[in-house]
Amino acid sequence: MKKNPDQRDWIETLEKAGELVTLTKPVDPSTEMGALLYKARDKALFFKNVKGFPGWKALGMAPGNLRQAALAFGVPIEDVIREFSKRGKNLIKPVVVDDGPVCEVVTEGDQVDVTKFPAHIAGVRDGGRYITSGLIIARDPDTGILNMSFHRMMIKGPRRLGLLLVPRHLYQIFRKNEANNKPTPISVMIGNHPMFYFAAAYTGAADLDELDLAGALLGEPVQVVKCATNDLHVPAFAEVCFEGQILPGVREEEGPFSEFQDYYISGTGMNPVIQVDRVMMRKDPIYKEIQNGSEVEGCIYHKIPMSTAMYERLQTVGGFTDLVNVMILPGIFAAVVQLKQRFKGEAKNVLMGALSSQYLHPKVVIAVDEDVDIFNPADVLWAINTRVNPASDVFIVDNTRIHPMDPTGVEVVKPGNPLGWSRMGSKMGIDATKPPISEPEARAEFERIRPINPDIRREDYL
Ligand SMILES: Cc1cc2nc3c(=O)[nH]c(=O)nc-3n(C[C@H](O)[C@H](O)[C@H](O)COP(=O)(O)O)c2cc1C
Ligand SMILES: [Mn+2]
Repeated sequence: MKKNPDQRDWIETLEKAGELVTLTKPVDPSTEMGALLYKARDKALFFKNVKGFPGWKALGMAPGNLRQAALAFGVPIEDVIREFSKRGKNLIKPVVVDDGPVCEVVTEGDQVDVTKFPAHIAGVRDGGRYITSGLIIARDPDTGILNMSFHRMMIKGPRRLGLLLVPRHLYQIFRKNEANNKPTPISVMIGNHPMFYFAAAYTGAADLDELDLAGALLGEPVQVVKCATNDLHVPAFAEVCFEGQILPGVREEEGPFSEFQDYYISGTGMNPVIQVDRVMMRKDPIYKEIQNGSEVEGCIYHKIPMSTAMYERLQTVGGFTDLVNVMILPGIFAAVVQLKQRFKGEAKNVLMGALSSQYLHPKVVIAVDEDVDIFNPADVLWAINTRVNPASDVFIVDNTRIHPMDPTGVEVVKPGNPLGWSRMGSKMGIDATKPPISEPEARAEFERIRPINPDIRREDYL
């Protein structure tokens, strides 16, 4: 069987496209790497020499921007969301294989030492070194269905990790097991093709196995190897995997952590704990660092799956909308939706849908037409400037549940509460569309200027 595309193939793709910078001098993951990653918004970074961690290399900010994300999908930026949605419709089940590069080096029990992973410190106030690129695979004890999701893990000791569980699928699985005083068996994957990361951050129904979605995005079944200490499996072409358990009835201080919105407000407090039982990795492992924050790698993994899930949902508002595109804006608490509005009022319905979707994050959503470049914030601001009548095109809904990491909200339920953690705030829709297709005369007033001969080339006149 042909191997799955993996992190090494992705490094090659980046290199060929001129998107990779290789750092050959020693870089300290605790004091130097975070800033190098945070500032590397133009290029992916390949660390050949990780100070204090002989034998390891590391990759970060890959993808660090939407251009590189589009490269991973092999389509132009404007088409990424539609492409994700199209591929995601054909889920492909993993196939079990006997062996894979991730099985090359195995440590078990007291030999295990995750402090040897070259995990970096992302920000000055972070509680320690964090595994930021771990995708946790777990099985729902009722349905038997697997789940794969992103979770930060704070390194506390050779076999001990702190964990943040925002109340979604893994949290539900963990709570079901904990109610019976049982540990939650988990397996964790670190370092693979970006499609694994995009799949893990997509919010679907609880019965979606995100490894099936990773297969769909790759266009082939993910090859997995069986784990030894639990009944889970992990991708055979990952760089590093480990097995362990989330302990029932145990909570310890965890955080703070540099989060996606560019703040340290991050659910710091008494959070669950993982015990690590077994580690598998390649003999020449390439670790994966993910810098979180606004407009860095962690944000790219949020933006694309969130935009896709929202795009799929908003197509059905009012039965049907002629939706063109969706993109989450910096900080993730805002989004722009692009549509061809047929009737007056349709854009506002879409805005209400976007403000109350499967995601708590968006509190400001802007609707624009097809003639606005949603990847250029200046163009979106132009649409707000020239197409919004504030008295009739802006609405605010107060006292709504917003994302718990949004500092503008009032914390009504603190982290550690069994129900989860919650903040209350408000939501705003901005209808920056021009009059709808059903009103051609009014719409014509908003025709954008265009020069004659738009394809003319300056080079031909030098
Ligand atoms: C870079 C990144 C880091 C994330 N870190 C966490 C985390 O620490 N805890 C958490 O609960 N969710 C985290 N998430 C969000 C979840 O992975 C995401 O919502 C996912 O859809 C949840 O999976 P589920 O739908 O199967 O519950 C993170 C997402 C990204 C993109
Ligand atoms: Mn899930």
